[in-house]
Amino acid sequence: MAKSQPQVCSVTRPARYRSSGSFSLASRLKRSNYWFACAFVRPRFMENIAPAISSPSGMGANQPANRAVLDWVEEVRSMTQPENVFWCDGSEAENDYLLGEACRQGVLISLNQEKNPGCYLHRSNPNDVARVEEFTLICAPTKEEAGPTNNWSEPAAMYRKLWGMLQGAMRGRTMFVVPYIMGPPDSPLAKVGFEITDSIYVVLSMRIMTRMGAQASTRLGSKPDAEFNRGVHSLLDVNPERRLICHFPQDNAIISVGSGYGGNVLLSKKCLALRIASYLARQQGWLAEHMLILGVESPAGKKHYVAAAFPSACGKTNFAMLIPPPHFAGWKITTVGDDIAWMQVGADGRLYAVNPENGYFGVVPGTSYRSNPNAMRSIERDTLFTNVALTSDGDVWWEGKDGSPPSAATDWRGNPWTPASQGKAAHPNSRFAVPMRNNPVLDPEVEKGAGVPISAIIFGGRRSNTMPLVFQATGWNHGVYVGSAMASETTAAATGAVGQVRRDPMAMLPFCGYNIGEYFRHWLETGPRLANPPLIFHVNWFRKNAQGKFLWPGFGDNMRVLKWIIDRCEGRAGAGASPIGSVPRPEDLDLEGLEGFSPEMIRALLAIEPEEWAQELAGQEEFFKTLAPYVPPELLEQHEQLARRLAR
Ligand code: SAT
Ligand code: MN
Repeated sequence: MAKSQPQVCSVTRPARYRSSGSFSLASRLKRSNYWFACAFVRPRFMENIAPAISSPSGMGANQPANRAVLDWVEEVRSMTQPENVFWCDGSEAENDYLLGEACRQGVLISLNQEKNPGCYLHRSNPNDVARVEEFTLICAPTKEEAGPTNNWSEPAAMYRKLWGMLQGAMRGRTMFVVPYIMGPPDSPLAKVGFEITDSIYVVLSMRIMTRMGAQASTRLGSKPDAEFNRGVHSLLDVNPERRLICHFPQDNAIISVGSGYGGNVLLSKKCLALRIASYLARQQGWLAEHMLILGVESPAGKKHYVAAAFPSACGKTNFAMLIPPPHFAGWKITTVGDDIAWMQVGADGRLYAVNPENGYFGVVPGTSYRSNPNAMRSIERDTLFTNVALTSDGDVWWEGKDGSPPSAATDWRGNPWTPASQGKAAHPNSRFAVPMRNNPVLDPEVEKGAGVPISAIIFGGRRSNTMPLVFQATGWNHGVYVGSAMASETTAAATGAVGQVRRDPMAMLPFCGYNIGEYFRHWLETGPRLANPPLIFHVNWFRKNAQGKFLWPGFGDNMRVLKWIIDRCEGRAGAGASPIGSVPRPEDLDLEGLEGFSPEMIRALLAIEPEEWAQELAGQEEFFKTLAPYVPPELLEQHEQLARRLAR
């Protein structure tokens, strides 16, 4: 089933899951005797939250030529029993029609089209506003393959459960078939996916977030064994009790039920481009990472690219679009990607990255012309907002937007809101989906299939203490260790408590589609393949003083840290040696023009406090224990060496 691509070796799957090219639902069910059982299962009553739409003539008929796709869609159709099937082609006319239908159904609210051309608001069910990590599973043949950080289910049992839930689930609904490509189409890493969904919001979002449409079917071609990702999504009744996001890496398949929220249902994104792709990348010798990619150009025209892994809602989009402060006149930052990087070793021994996505799904609250002018310019048009507030003149509002709050608005749940209201106007995890083409600083190489050469990899998280503003790892293995031990305070991007420090290796804890120990090993093995490896750094924009105030201004001023990183890549900037790596001395950072900033503040930002590091070491150790016996010895050795250096 897996087709080898040029420059990468082919996937091998356990014989048990190897099929003759088509994912045969019927045979899977027959094997499990489930077919028989299903005939007697009556679908539960569901309120129809996604009524069928008709397809005007000439629309909704973009059936691909590939027999494997047609057979699979037919299997899902006969299982879910939709009123009709809408084969998407990604055209402008189709998009206009679906936007109209979504507004008619109340799935979208059209915003003031004079102020916000092409912009719409969607409100998700209040029980469904973030990724659900506890209901996200990796269904690999053995628990060991999923590893200690993933929820696991045996695949056959989970297929049985899911297909039971999907029985008749699309009755009275339209089943949309969305073809898409991840990655620049001429990249050897590009992947074709099909998402079947009963949500019109998903279709409209996928058109922004992926290269959606007929080109994907064309690229797939008609060979029955051509590789593509099979994604099935149904809203069901948007019931948290019946919400499951399941990945079958060995089958290149995803089934998501019971949610209508971004990261759970835009199957191209976290599900394919990270969880499934990380599994494929391990097999094929490349890296699928939760990283932004940015370009930095000096006034002299010298350009570097940098990839940075921060957990969700820790400022990847802001960093990828930053505008340098006035003191850095002539420096330019450009965006290749804001969330996901697919990286491979180039012929020259450098690491090359592409952004598999076509749009940004960014956190809205806190975004302003002050914090991220490029994001604000991007979302002035063609944007699908989810869970922000609506003003009386059809504009959108959120906490942290420029200007004063409206005196009255409708909050993200659709209730009246005033500045005196208790709750927030916009949900803390409210999002924008916008085509990357809208970004005024889009990097000119964004479509380059070979990718851009990465000079530095940056790891980082939200840490109120311990972690200095920036430090450099001493080499590849030390850098991998720094990434593997990374931690961050949790955010509203996933359901659960916010603000708790949790280990999040390489920002991939919720996104690694296989055993994390194997993932670390894959990173360690990639190093020696790189004749010119990127330098590895760790940053923390979020360190606080004793009064709980942020010490670093962040946003555009992060350019000062980026400049030091670039200078290190060019062998220019100075640093002090420390037990944790190379840390800039205050004089090594260009802080000119930084108002209200004292020497004590920079000392506090760069300080390595022994008590904090004692705790940090203990925290890392505890985490590695939870991963035993899978942590590669090289990383345990790095940990011990750090402990010894700190004890000196
Ligand atoms: O909700 S998403 O998973 O798409 C965004 C994120 O959490 O990074
Ligand atoms: Mn993300």
